[in-house]
Amino acid sequence: LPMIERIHTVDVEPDAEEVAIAGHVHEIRDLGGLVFLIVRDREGLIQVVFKEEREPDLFEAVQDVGSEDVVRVVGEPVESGQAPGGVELVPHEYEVLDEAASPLPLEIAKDVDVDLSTRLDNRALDLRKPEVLAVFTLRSKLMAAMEEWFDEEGFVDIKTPLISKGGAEGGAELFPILYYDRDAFLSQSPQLYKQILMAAGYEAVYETGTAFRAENFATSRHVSEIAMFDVELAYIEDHHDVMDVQEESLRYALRAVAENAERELDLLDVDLEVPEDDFPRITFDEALDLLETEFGHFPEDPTDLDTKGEKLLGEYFEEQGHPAVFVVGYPDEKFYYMQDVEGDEIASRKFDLIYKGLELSSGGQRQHNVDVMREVMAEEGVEEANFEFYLEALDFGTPPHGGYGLGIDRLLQKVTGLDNIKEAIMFPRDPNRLEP
Ligand code: ATP
Ligand code: AMO
Repeated sequence: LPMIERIHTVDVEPDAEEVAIAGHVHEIRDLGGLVFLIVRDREGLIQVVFKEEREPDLFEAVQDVGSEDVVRVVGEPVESGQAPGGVELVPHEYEVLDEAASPLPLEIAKDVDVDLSTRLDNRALDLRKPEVLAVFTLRSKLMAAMEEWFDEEGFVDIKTPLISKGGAEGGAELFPILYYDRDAFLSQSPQLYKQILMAAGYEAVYETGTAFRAENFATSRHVSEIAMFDVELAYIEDHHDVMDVQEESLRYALRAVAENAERELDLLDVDLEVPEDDFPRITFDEALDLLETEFGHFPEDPTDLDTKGEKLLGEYFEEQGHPAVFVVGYPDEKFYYMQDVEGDEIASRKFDLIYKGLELSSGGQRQHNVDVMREVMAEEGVEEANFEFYLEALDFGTPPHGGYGLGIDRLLQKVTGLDNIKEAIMFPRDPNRLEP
């Protein structure tokens, strides 16, 4: 493809005769007859040295340079102990491709402490910071590896609608929209569609998608627009087959990041531990016992783990070398699409994965008997009419199946060690933020 000629800063070899680089002006150091320009591209930084006596014309031109201008430099690389990366450029050509307005509302190069909301207000600039860019290049590598695992295992990559007539996860958290002259909603989950595809004989599917939740939260792990990784597979013996898939795919993706994202992990100061051992699978009752005996902690709602409980469990297992643990079998968990097997060794076939003390995914074996589903819906007060398309689809022969939904933003938050989920999203949405 015809493009402006340049190579990345990291690819500049000290013994090359002449190279072209381009990027943003990260830093300017003016020492009188000497100007150091640090140029930043996606892959790193390089120093360009302008000397008045050596290249008077270019030296004159660089006097007007400003922070974040976009420049292109052609020059000769020379080794230098003081330059970042150990090599600097002696310029032969210097060109400004675009000037940046000033002053900058946010410092890019200097490590000044700004609060998250200021950073997000100025996200376009914040995203330029090398350590922020590293979060998203790491995300790209992580999800490419995740999808690679599913592609190689023969899962079909699917796309389900984001506009829906009703919700999958219950009514209160839906964003209403106007769909021509009718009321509709933004999708909470691909749940119903991935199950319909099991009925349709697709056998194993995955989707890297988006889910919307109109929760009125103010936490560091909730957002309104969620990047969701959904999986569904048929002909399972039970929910353990689903957990196996999740465990192996997550291990594969984390291993790929540990191997292929060294630069990003370095920039983020993360020492990523790949969970090579089997993930512990404990029952919900065992989790409650553990919280009580080890920490004297009782979740307020005895049918769910609270935030503190998840955190304590996470710490407990992480200390034993297990960053990821499955909690299996939530009691009284009556949900129309979940299996609830009489006399099972566990109360329900639902599981959550806790990764580094945070709920990362929920899943389980599904109920594929439509009559049972109709009964549970009636008990729960779910409006069956909204689900007719789904119930009908499953009524024409559905293999036993199960799956899970994994919050990609939470995964990235935990892998990169960020305090807030919003830092793991380029342009996050919460109850107060609709811009940028
Ligand atoms: P999901 O709702 O998708 O299952 P989640 O992480 O929100 O994922 P929950 O079981 O709903 O899981 O909640 C886990 C913890 O998060 C709860 O213990 C609760 O304290 C907290 N939490 C959930 N929703 C909210 C909210 N809207 N505001 C504050 N805290 C919340
Ligand atoms: P659930 O509602 O538990 O399950 O969602 C799955 C995962 O999505 C993430 N998540 C969120 N992340 C950020 N902000 C939020 N507001 C938020 N809500 C959920 C979490 C959570 O574990 N249909 C089922 C999945 C299934 O059974 O296949 C579902 O949506 O990481």
